[in-house]
Order: sequence, then structure tokens, then C-alpha cells
Amino acid sequence: MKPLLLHIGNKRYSSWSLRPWLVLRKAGLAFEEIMIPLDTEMTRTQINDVSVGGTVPALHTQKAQIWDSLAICEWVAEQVPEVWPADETARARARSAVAYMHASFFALRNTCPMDLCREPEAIKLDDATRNDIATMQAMWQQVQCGDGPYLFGRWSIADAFFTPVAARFHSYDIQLHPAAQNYCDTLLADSDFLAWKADAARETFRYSFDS
Ligand SMILES: N[C@@H](CCC(=O)N[C@@H](CS)C(=O)NCC(=O)O)C(=O)O
Repeated sequence: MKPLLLHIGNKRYSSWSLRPWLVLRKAGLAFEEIMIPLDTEMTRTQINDVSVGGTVPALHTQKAQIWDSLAICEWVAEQVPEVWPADETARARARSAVAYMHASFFALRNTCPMDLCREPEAIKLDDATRNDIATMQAMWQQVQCGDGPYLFGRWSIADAFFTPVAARFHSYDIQLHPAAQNYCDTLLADSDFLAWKADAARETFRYSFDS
């Protein structure tokens, strides 16, 4: 049987790739990963060869090629439902939070791109980014439920979606409310995230904006 193959971008920069990678790990599904360096002359061809949508992450299963981070996480949840909260209401809230992350927060993404090797340092933030940061914290506060350090008690896909956000908040030294800071600290101390981050530190590829 062919193994699951997850095509990802550079671990240092690819926040979209980190999410399904974490979910596959937490689900306990065996998979192989293939990294496609982003921003090289070959990137476009290499991604188009493995992804109908022309982006990574892309997961190849026995039956299908799935090329969107959320779609991959949903496929994993069909194999291992525990990656969503068990309670129906919490699951609906988790899906709402994940969909919101998937489709919004553009100012935060553009101003504070994920760079796991960046020495934490504050930058000047515009109003739109400050608004995204406030909205994110308010949303976490509103949806949080259950016992445990994660957004919905035990770890779920929602926490995978917010791990890159926690990494951004750390890298750009963004001051958070205590509850949000605790949540980010929990995500950044996760052993699977730390394994990904260690791999990122070993990558030699650098974006051209990185001097
Ligand atoms: N909505 C997509 C976005 C994925 C995405 O934008 N991936 C970036 C890398 S992080 C990409 O493949 N960019 C194409 C390129 O660099 O040519 C998802 O959730 O998977």
C-alpha cells in the first residue's frame, strides 16, 4: 500500500503546511513528507506536478489528491474524528473559528509573515494589523470552552490553525492579554510543533527578503 504523502513548503515559512502536518501527527497517521522549496525557479513546476490547486500543502492518499490545508484536515478527521471536539456545539464553534482563520486576518498575515527563525523583535504595526490582533484575541475568548489548555479543552484542529498565529505573535513580540499569551505559550511548547521548528532551523533556504 502506498503511504500517505504530504507535500509541504519550507518549514520555516509555510504556515499553511504546518497546520495539516500537525493534524496528521496528532491523529497518529503515518505519512511521508516531501518539501518543495518556495520561491525558486522550479517552485511553480514542482507544485503544479503534485497539486491541482497549485499550492502546498497537498496530500496524496490512496484515492485522491487533496490540496487545501483545511480540506486535508477534514480528510484526516474522517479517518480520526477525535481531531475535532467530541461535543457537537464545541465542534461547530471550532469549525467556525477555523473557517474564520482560513478566510480572514489578511493584514496580520501580510505584516507578520511566519518566520520560525526570526529573533523576536517588535515592528511598527498599522491599524488593520492591530485590529486583526485584537479580533483574534476576542475570538479566542468568545469560543474557548472545555477543560484543558487548548481552545476546546483537548487538542483539536482549531489549535493547529492557531499555532502559526502564536508563532507570529512571538516572532514580532506582540503584547497579548494574559489568557491569550497563556494559550500561545501552550501551542508553542507542543512537542510536535517543536519538532517542526527544529527542522525549520536546519533548512538552508532563505527568502530573498531575509538578509
Ligand atoms: N488556501 C491554501 C493556501 C496555501 C498556500 O497559499 N500555500 C503557499 C505556500 S505557504 C503556496 O503554495 N504558494 C505557491 C507558491 O509559492 O508558488 C491552503 O489552505 O492550503
